[in-house]
Amino acid sequence: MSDTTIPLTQRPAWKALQKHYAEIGKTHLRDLFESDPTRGTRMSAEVDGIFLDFSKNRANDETLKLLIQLAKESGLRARAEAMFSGEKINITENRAVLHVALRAPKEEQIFVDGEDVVPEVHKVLDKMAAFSDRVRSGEWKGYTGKRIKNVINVGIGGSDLGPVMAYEALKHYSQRDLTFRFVSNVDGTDFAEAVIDLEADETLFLVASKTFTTLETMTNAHSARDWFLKSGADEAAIAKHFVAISTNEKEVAKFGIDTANMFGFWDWVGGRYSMDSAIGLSTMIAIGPDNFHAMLDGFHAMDVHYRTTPLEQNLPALMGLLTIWYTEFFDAQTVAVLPYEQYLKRFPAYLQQLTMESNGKHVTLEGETVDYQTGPIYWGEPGTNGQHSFYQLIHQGTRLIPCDFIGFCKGLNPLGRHHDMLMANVFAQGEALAFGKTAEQVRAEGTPEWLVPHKVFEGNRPSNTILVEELTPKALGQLIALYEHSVFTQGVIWDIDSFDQWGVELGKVLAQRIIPELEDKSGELKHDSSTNNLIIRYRNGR
Ligand code: G6Q
Repeated sequence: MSDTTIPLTQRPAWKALQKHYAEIGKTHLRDLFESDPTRGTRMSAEVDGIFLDFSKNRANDETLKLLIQLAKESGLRARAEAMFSGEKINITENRAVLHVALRAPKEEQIFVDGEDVVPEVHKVLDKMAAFSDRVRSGEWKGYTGKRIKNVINVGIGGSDLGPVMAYEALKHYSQRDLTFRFVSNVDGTDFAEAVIDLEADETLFLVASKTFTTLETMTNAHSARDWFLKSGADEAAIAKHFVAISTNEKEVAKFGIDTANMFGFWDWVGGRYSMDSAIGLSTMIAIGPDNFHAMLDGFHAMDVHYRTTPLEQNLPALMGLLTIWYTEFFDAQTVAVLPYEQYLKRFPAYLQQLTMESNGKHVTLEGETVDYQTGPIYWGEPGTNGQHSFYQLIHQGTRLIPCDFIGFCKGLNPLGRHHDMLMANVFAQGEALAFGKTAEQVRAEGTPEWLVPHKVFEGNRPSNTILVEELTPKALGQLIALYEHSVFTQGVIWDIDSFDQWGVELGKVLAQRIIPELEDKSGELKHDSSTNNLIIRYRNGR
């Protein structure tokens, strides 16, 4: 069925989708719902408490059939199997892509270069658990004998966004006598504000960096070290206040961190897929090893679902394919992720990296420039705040913005009518976007004629609604894996390498050239006239 040598836009399913779009692209959701009273219940799928209502999409059964055919013609299943079995599918870096191994149960075997990686994964998890327990219980003491009260994760990108998001998402389950902060930006303000009210002898730094060479992280880690030593501590005390999370033992030792206090991971874990590796140490200290394992179980449950469930009922595949549908055929440029859960306030930012770093590519695996769009822009804010700002454009603007609403049946902080009010808003927004408000309805409200066009909502704006029972560690794992595999699905259809990030690598080297030019005022500048001029102004103004 699959012949991936045929370019995407030449595949039979793609051509059929083009024709199909011409037929149904303008059909209104009002008509789709009217002609099928079962649509709202039929077009949904559920796995282990994660319910996806995809009925408010501009798609019918034929659309889904063709999208699934496209997935088959694109060899989705085979590529997923290649990932799950440790093949080096990140071809530009010649690496396996095995975040799924990070949550594999002990009894599973996954081989990379002939070696089963699962025992190593569990060895690190056990080491993390022992360490977390010691910090949480107060057994791990700082150099003056006081217990640790503050945990600061120093990292950036994949070594920051996941930990921050997970800490915020699972704060409800966190140990409240510990303070958690996250320093990522090389802007000195980030570090200065993070430590402003902290005592060094009660503070533990987790230096999280896969490579242990990232400019921002190393700069912040050195500033942390200086701040710590300035408090009166001597070098020997560093071992009690600095641990490293890295794949680079040599650099960790060079920095002065005892490698006994190093938590390892592997080159087959991409930065943006690493929050359930040792990079999640701050999460584990916050919520405890049992909750961390529950989160891993959630990830794993979604992995199994993605790997084994027919595409028709496969949540990540459906979400990924619908994104392809809008991106390619409706020319949609963005996807809004709108969690109606305050604890998920950093979830859209986390997803931005996951989705855009993975699928922001312009060449195929074979190096050919694509003749279609790839990764859309993901963005969003928690509801209901967004409703009072940018939803206006989603409702009445000229662009099509598919939305993912995420809501929970139970709130974690029961407070009067708050949760019902919150959830009423999710349901109302999805409904209003889909069905809109016609001129007749607006007139019937007694609106003067001149005002009618302004108050009309054309509707037909698509959304998914993900409804989950409660935000638990397990549910968070399921949600993240849902998006990870949706991104994977999209990347396979687009025939791109979703696991490299050459754009990020470029950023890592570019600034290095300019730093000395800022520090030495007399050096000759050889940039373009704009850059030269900006540097001169900065030199004079600093
Ligand atoms: C993620 C990217 C990138 C990376 C950071 C931090 O997939 O590769 O965001 O996580 O640049 O890298 P280090 O962990 O090596 O410091």
